[in-house]
Amino acid sequence: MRKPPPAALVAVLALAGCGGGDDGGDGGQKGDAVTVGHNQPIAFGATEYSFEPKTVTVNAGTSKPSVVRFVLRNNGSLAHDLHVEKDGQDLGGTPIFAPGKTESGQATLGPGTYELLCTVGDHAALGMKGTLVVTTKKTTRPADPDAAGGEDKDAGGESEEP
Ligand SMILES: [Cu+2]
Repeated sequence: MRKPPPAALVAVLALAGCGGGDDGGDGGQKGDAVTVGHNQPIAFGATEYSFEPKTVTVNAGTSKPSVVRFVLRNNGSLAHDLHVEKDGQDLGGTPIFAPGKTESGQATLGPGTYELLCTVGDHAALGMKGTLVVTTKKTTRPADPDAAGGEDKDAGGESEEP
């Protein structure tokens, strides 16, 4: 029997590989909820039948409507899309596209709460929906006011090697 691949090692390498990025520390909030600054495209993944992340906050830094861009990668086995709606009104989105592809879209949004959904068939009812919140807050650098105790960010065992 073969040994399973050293998944732990791969994970460590992957983590090490993303150090030093300019996107700031995101406090470990991966998966369900992410926060982005203005001008920062939101990366979504689609599967049957959900989006990841499900909840996105855009700190637009202004009370005026601003362009929110997003990129959807279809990781599923059916065609999907991603649209932004408010009160049933479509505000923008990607085309419907095939599995394995990536499409982008955008919507011009003022501060508020919006619905994200896949418009294909009954996908939204099956779970392909989410929430987009646009705030007037400014995102400045890594310092995240919501992250409690930002002093121990290096405590995760990523020790420096000589
Ligand atoms: Cu769908």
